[in-house]
Amino acid sequence: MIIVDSKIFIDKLKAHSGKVTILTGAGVSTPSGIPDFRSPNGIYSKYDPEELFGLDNFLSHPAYFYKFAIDNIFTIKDAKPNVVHYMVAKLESLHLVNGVVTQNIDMLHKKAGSVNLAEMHGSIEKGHCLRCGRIYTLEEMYDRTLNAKDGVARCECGGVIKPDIIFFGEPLPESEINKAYAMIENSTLMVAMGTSLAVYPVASFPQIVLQNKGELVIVNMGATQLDSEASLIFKTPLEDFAQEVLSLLA
Ligand code: CNA
Repeated sequence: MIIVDSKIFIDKLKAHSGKVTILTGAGVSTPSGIPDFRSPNGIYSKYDPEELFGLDNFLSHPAYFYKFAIDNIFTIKDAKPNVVHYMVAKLESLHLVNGVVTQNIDMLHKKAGSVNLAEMHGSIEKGHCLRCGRIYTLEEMYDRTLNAKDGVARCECGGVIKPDIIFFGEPLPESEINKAYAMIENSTLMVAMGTSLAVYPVASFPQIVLQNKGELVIVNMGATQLDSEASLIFKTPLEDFAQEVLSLLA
């Protein structure tokens, strides 16, 4: 394992002259108060993933998901981007990176100003009625859940509203897949941040860059299955790392 300082990170970005894709996961948003899945205190330490995010479970008993969502997902409406999201947006505006592929559903990259952004697992920004297709905002889904007798957000027509996030068993959004591949195929470096690289197919994206003779840099507290493939690894809190990178760029 190679542990290095942030100056070497910036040199690495410059060496790849903007042909860089950043891949992010839940760890970039923990400094905004949103828990991740697989850290020791993450959501999976308390809940069963398949029960929460399995599509069949949602369709057969949506109240289970909505009970969780009230305290753990809809709270994202009040979350603010942190220094990591701002660093990612700044690197794009300086043309050091060409874009961001995220597994997060929390809208925080967009709020921080990232433009070329692929949201692989959808976004909590909106939802839609499974019966008539009517679209609802996050605030509307939240209000309808709070006001529902059975705790399930429902449409005017009575249909169940499903947030536009990807559940297990659903295909990834085609528009986001296309954006991600356009970035990745044009990249000689991938920087994976705040992701355990455990969820496929996104976890295979670094492999594409590596197979094209590119490089991988990892910034993550926990171990990932690709640590041994990385040219550089930063095992530091992302918020400290981002702060240092931003001050070096100033
Ligand atoms: P994960 O499997 O929970 O991994 C997160 C990784 O981030 C872990 O390896 C941690 O060690 C690391 N980490 C956490 N905080 C920090 C920090 N401050 N500094 C450095 N490293 C840190 O999450 P992944 O994103 O890899 O898994 C993909 C899932 C998580 C996707 O389906 C997401 O939709 C889902 N998710 C998203 C959010 C969100 O939108 N903010 C929150 C929770 C889960």
